[in-house]
Amino acid sequence: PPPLPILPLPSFSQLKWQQREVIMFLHFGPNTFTDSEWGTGAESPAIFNPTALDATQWAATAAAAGISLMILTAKHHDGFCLWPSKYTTHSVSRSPWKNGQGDVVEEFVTAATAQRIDVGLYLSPWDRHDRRYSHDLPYNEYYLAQLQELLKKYGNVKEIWFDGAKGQNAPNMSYYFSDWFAMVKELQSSINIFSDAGPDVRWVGNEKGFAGTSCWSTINRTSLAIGAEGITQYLNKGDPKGRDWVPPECDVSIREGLIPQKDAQILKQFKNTIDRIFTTNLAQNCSIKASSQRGQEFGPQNVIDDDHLWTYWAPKEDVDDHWIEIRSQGNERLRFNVVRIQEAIGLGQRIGRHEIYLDGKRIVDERESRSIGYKRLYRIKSGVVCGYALKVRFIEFKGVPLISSLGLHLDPFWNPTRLSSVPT
Ligand code: IPT
Repeated sequence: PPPLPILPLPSFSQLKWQQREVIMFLHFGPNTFTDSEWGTGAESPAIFNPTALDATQWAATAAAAGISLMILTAKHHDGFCLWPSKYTTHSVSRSPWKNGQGDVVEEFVTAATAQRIDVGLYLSPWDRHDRRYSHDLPYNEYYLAQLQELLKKYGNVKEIWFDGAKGQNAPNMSYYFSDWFAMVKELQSSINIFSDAGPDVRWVGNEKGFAGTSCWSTINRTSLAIGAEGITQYLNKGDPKGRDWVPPECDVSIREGLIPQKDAQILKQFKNTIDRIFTTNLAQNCSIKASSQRGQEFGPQNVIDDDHLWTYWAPKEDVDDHWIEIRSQGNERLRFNVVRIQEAIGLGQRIGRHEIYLDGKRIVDERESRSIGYKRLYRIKSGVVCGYALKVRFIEFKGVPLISSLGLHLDPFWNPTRLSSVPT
């Protein structure tokens, strides 16, 4: 029989989200015109008058970069709605853009859908414009009405962002998260909800793009409150003892508006770099050996097939020493600088400490190899290494290690002493 999963487990929608790997987030609105990150709420709708708005350019940029989901700020902290909400006049309906007849959310959804890109929305809980804000019940009702509007009107929405940012204008204002989330799930059954506390995706704890050196998709939601102080370290690392499956999402902001040529180009290069590194897996031509195998179906060959989720190597349960080895078939040494390891997370995240050896020599720092999860990429610090056999030994695990994919890759342009040597 197959091994039993260990709890907690990702939902089907969370697995789909995990496989996206790269998501585009568009922060567009009055801030674009005032060049600020947080508006005050006092901005006049008159300032929202884009002359070059082109949602097709956003979607084309995303498509060229292989991105499968784009998220748009339908309303940021300034309270201005990019769609003509029935519940406020502080929206595109009062702006000169398209004589008040425009709808950015609709243009965004149409453009994304035309490129087969899924959409996500951001609706800021903190609202510095609406007068209901600071009155719990009226504001929560207003917010619910807008959620309902957005999630009914624009088709499938695959991710929704609940930003924990909250200013001092109403410090005691409470949000009815459980009502909001229930509404969201009822209207969009395969959506993933992002917030500091999930339930489906959590913030990674910084806006610099860094996940913890150890990083667990598991965490205890009871230790998290949306917008709370002092939780960023916990969010960053997750919790090997966590009872909830809430993987982290990294967000990094650059600049706003129409996507500048320079950014579109770098994004394309980013995709090319990923393709260049990962299209060839040197392990593909190697012999794969493991400490034990659970039965026919669970052999080590599964780590080099195309399925990176549901076919995996499983060792026997009653053995303590678990390892897997990739060995060059001929006299040629393997030459690589990236090691990729993926757990079969459909059955839970299991692996803690592990060791990676090339011809018997450790090549990854002990402090940096304490979790794996969906996909762990080790860039070898010393640069390109050569050898005949790579062995991964599993030292700590919550249940027998299940490996869905292993890769040895070469990034020909990466040189540890000259990080700037990326070609154009
Ligand atoms: C920060 C929020 O506090 C947090 O809840 C999350 O939504 C995050 O943004 C997303 O980047 S506020 C930011 C200025 C650090």
